[in-house]
Amino acid sequence: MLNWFKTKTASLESQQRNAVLRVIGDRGSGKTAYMASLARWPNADPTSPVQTVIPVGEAGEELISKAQNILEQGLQLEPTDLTANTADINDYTLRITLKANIGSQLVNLNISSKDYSGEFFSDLLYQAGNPQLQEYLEDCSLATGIMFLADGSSRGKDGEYANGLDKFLTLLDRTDLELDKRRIAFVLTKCEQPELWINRHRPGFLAEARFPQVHRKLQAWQQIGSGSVEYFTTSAFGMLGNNFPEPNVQLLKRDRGGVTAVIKEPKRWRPFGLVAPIYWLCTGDRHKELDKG
Ligand SMILES: Nc1nc2c(ncn2[C@@H]2O[C@H](COP(=O)(O)OP(=O)(O)OP(=O)(O)O)[C@@H](O)[C@H]2O)c(=O)[nH]1
Ligand SMILES: [Mg+2]
Repeated sequence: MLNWFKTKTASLESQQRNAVLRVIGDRGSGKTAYMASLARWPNADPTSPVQTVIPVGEAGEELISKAQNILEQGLQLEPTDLTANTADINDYTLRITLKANIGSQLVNLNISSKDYSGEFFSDLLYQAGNPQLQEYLEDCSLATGIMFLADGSSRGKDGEYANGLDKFLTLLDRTDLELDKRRIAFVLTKCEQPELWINRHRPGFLAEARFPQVHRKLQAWQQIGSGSVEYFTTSAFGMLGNNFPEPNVQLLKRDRGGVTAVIKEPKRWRPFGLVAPIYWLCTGDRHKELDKG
């Protein structure tokens, strides 16, 4: 009986994947929109491998209300405040459940994730001695997975991002995690933009073509055995229509830093590519179906 119980619990536990993530990236790279869209999970595609996304606790609820009261009203999110200390930054917890298929059980991805202000990223470049920044870095170095978001249309910032990343990785590598390896997902956001959309199924190619210096840094970091890197494409806003899809986006501005935009038709809002990087960060495996969007 006891043996049966042990096996049963083990097999249930094996379907629970937990990860502590940190989402980093420049101002306006789409970090908050990514998290809020994930929590809201609007107009779910019935054929998606994702069954549900459930926010846990107060911070999670707050994400949903951001999605409903801001994004879904066709409005823009506020830039995230640079809060005084890491303890004050919202720690969002989400439970993502993937459907059970023939031969596979239900999988729960439990993630907790902090959404930093993009200011953090420029401080890395220009204020390395800042104590608050040190605190952020220590916090990031405890995470199992780092999600590094970049607006796919901000290719002009490749050099800046590569320099920031260089500093980030050096500081990260100072902390030995009791993990085999750290994982970094480099996620290109806003990939409903036509020039990105056409190559959305070739994330590695897009990352290298648009951010060659960042790509080189990440590959080198992986090669020296510090951890593993994978590339992803996503859009928090998504497309409209199936046969001749167009971005579900009303562009407000486009410059070297990327695009500023709101959702064009909130009733038909369906993001893509949000869960694929999380699945990889949690398991170390790419999920073919999730990769399709
Ligand atoms: N086209 C498009 N625009 C997006 C997408 N996600 C976010 N945006 C827009 O990009 C801008 C910045 O989005 P945020 O989510 O606030 O960016 P952030 O990384 O949290 O920025 P900070 O909090 O300032 O660090 C806003 O104008 C968003 O509406 C997307 O998937 N597609
Ligand atoms: Mg933000």
